[in-house]
Amino acid sequence: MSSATDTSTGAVNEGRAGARPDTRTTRPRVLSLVQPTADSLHLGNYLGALRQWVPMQDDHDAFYGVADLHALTVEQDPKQLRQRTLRSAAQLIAAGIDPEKSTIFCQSHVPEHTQLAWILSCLTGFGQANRMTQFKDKAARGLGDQASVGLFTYPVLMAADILIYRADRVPVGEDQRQHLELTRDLAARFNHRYGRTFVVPEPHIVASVGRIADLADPVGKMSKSASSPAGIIELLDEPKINIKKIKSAVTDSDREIRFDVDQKPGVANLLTILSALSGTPVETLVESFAGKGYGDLKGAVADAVAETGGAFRERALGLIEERTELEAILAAGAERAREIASAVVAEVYDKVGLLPPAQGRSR
Ligand code: AQP
Repeated sequence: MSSATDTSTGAVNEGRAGARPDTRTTRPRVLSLVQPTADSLHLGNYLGALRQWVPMQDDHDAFYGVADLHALTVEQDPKQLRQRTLRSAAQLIAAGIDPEKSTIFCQSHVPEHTQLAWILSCLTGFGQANRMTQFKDKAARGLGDQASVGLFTYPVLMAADILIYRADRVPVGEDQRQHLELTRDLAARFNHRYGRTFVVPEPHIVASVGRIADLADPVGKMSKSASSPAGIIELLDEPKINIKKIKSAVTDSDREIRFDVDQKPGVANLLTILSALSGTPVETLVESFAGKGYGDLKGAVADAVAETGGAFRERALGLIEERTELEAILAAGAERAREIASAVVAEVYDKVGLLPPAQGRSR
């Protein structure tokens, strides 16, 4: 694969006069965002995404943030959205994202994302956008014809989020793989048409935890918007609520504990969660549960979730109270993010042929 190391996109600053330099360091760049669509992140967000983000900040130039513009693709209560944006930032820090090591920002504080998204929309075929399964799934979930154009073009904004920082790697859950493919296509298409500009980013998806399933419907993914309350482990919930949900998780009428995603999706999901939280390979877990029942497995999962979740919850709930501090972190993050994003948009505008506004000539 060529793209992961394809960080030398060349002359960043040769575009419009006044473009500021890209402050890329010598480390590869990583970017990922989370939507503030609930009061609490869930176990799938944590295991599939956030947990990968933490070690990557040590050897990458890391950009992590809150995708509030993406949240607007479905209806949001304005006051709640603002609260959830700050709560999400607090949860990133509680998970171990360090503002001293990573750029932590809020998507709407960097308006260049939407500027680039428009340019990329004009490069995206309707047919290609129409093949995105997440739109189909979400639209099918009751929205029908009411699904917004924003929800349809969500993956193009996501491509802009990534390409605007020339990110090399994007740690996400399996559900985002198709969107990453579109991002890669758009980067390559732009580069082909206008000359080398964007890095073609690599998805960083950890196969074993790429998709944590809904506890009540283990064929579906655990999701803020799609899961029923019984199916989702919200990390900020009281531990006893989550223990109860795990103990009621749907399994099957068989009694054997083995890893078989197709035949035994509920049991496979519990083994996946336990393996990820304990660091014990699934095969070793299966051996250790030989002769035991589903109650034993659920008990072990509940203990592991309580242990990790308890510390996370305590840190996050403390940080949520530190509103001024959180706002200062997001402001500093936006400043650094805009330095890079504004230079890239200037370069892109120049390459596609937009006339720059003349300086000091207004009458
Ligand atoms: N069930 C999951 N298993 C593994 N990874 C997951 N992610 C989400 N669900 C799972 C990953 O978490 C990151 C942040 O997700 P997001 O909040 O930006 O949006 P999402 O993927 O759409 O997650 P939800 O919970 O389903 O949110 P809603 O319901 O608001 O759309 C992403 O990297 C995602 O892959």
